[in-house]
Amino acid sequence: MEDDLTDEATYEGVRSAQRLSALGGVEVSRRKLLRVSAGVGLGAAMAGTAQAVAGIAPAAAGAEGPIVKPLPPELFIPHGTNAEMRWESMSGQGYLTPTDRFFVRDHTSTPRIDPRTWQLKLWGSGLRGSPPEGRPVEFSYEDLLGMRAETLTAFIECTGNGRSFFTSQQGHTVSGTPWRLGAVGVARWRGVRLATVLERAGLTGKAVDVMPRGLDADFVDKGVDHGRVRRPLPVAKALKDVLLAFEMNDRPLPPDHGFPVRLVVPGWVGIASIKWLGEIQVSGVPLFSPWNTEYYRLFGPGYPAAGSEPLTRMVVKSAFELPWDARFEAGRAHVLHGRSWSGNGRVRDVEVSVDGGATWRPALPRGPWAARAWLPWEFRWTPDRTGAQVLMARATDETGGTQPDTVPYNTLGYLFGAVVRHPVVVV
Ligand SMILES: Nc1nc2c(c(=O)[nH]1)N[C@H]1C(S)=C(S)[C@@H](COP(=O)(O)O)O[C@H]1N2
Ligand SMILES: [Mo]
Repeated sequence: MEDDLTDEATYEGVRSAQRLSALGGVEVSRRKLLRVSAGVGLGAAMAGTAQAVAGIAPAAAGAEGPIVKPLPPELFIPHGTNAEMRWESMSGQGYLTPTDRFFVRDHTSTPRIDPRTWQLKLWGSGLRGSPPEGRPVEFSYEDLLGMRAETLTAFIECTGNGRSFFTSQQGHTVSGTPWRLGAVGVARWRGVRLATVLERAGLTGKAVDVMPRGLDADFVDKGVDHGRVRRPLPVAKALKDVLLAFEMNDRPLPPDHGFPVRLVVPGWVGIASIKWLGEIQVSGVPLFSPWNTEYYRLFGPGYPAAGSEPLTRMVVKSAFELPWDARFEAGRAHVLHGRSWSGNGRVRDVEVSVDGGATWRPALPRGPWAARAWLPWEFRWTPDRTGAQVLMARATDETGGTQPDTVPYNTLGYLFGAVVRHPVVVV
């Protein structure tokens, strides 16, 4: 069978195989990393890097994939250059997604960046300085570590999270990575507010858009080189609650999650949270990139030919902390656990149905009602008949947004917010 390179998942699989054979073996000198010690921040960051590197068995070094961290099958479902968290791996965990199981979404592959030479460059017509592009302003890693830091607990979720259910529940053919619900995670991010850095760089009242750009390789899709991963962000959102993060769950960012510095754009489509940040264009006129024109809009019947407006907030969703086809004993009381989240704010209510959606009963909240993260909940269930069954969870957020039974089709399979039918087996 011919590879369908117009399918994102197939394409990425093929590319990753090509890259692997081209690379042959990537040598990462751990000793060299450990020798470095330039100040507390840098030292800690390098230790984090060395630890991640140490997690790769020497035998696997020649076959090193696009993702650096280990991807044990009990924690992840691999999808080409991406890896999805298995929801059952959140069972018994605390509020945050541990970094070892946080999903990874790489357009190409995780780059290795030296924080000693890394710089963040800001430039453009929205900064003070000579028109039209303004003088570039540069920040080193140490500059950022020395600025006032803040902590933010927020989810990052891929826009296509749940995409496979367009096909399995609605019979639609969509292109892209066929995620279930594991392309989401909540972490505690620490860093400097983007607003602070923009102000230091000389932001003017003329600025309308900022465009963060990653240092990973150019993204090539269907033979077209789109250049580095970058997506415009309205200056209003940039100033509101966006963080330039250098820590994830109290450790330096690991390579796969954007080391040394990434953006965290709370509540928005995951693509907004640019990893391996290298520069930010600050513009007095609206900006465009393939990531807000060709991708991350809704296309298809019912949408304009150029697509919907660029996507911003994620929709409300729910997941059970259970494997697919989880087994339960009939006649026994079980406690089901799950989590619900929304890009529009706090989750207000969660209901569960164990009879295919005929009746719904409230789930019990059991965690912080965080606005930019998720609500953990539980539900008691005593199954009374054996056989294959379906569990359903439906959340409502503080804006009144509720998970519908179905969602309208879009060709790229974004924003699947309908109730997911989770298959289980009662024995
Ligand atoms: N530079 C860069 N930033 C990126 C990406 C990328 O491939 N390159 N992927 C984006 C997408 S589509 C998502 S969903 C999130 C995933 O973040 P994670 O890999 O830390 O989970 O990063 C975003 N930032
Ligand atoms: Mo994504």
